[in-house]
Amino acid sequence: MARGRFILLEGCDRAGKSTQCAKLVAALQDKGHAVELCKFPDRTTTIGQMIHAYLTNAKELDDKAIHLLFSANRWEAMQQMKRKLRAGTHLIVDRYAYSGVAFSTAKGLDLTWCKNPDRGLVRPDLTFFLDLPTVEAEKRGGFGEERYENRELQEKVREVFLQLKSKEWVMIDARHSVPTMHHEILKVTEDKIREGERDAEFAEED
Ligand code: Z5A
Ligand code: MG
Repeated sequence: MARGRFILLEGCDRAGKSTQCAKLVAALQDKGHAVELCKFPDRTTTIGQMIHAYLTNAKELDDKAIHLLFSANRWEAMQQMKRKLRAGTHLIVDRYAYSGVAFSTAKGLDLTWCKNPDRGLVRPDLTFFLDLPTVEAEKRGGFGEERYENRELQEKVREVFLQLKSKEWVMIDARHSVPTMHHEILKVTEDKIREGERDAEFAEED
C-alpha cells in the first residue's frame, strides 16, 4: 500500500487556505481516497488554547515563547500524523512550519532561530502557496479581528514567505475565484497521489 501524501496549503492571510482545504478534502473523499484535514494552529489542544488566547489578545506572551508554542503545537500532532500517513491516509494540512517562520521573522526574530524548533517535523510532499496582495486580503471577510491582521505586518510576512519559497512550491494566484483555484489545486494533488501509488507499485515489484 502507498503511504499517504502530505499536501500543505500555505499562504497569505485570507488567501482562501481553509476554503481550499475543505474543498480538496471533500473532492478527494468523493473520489474514494482516505483523506483527513489537519489545521495549524490546532486550537483544540491545551497548547492550542494558549495560542488562541494570544491571537485574540486575551493573553500577552513573549515573541519567542509564542513561537515555541506554535512549534510545540505541531510536534504534539506528529506521531498521529505519521501513523495516518503510514496507514495510507492523505493529509491536507492548513498552514504549517512556514507560517511559523514567516510570522515570527516578520516580527523581528532571527530567521535561523525561528527555523530550529521545527527541524525534524515530517515534511510535506507537496506545498501550495496561495499568494494574495495585502490590499486584496483586507477586502475579505474577517480581516482585522486577530492580533496579526494589520497591513504592515502582513506585508512583511508575505516578503518572508517569498524569501522561504523553494522551486518545489506550487504558486497559486489567490485573486482567482474559489472554483478556479480548486480546479488547479485538485489536479496537481491528484498527480502527486498517482505518483506515490506508482512508486509503491514499483517498490513491490522489486
Ligand atoms: N501563525 C503563526 O504565527 N505561527 C504559526 O506557526 C502558525 C500560524 C501555524 C491564525 O492562523 C494566525 O496564526 C495567523 C498566522 C499565525 N495569523 N494571521 N494573520 P489561522 O490559520 O487560524 O488563520 P485563519 O483565521 O484561518 O485565517 P486565514 O488562514 O488567514 O484565512 P484563509 O484560511 O486563508 O482564508 P479563508 O478562511 O478560506 O477565507 C477568508 C475569507 O475570504 C472568507 O470570507 C472567504 O469566503 C473569502 N474567500 C476565500 N477564497 C476566496 C476567493 N478565491 N475569492 C474571494 N474571496 C475568497
Ligand atoms: Mg484559515
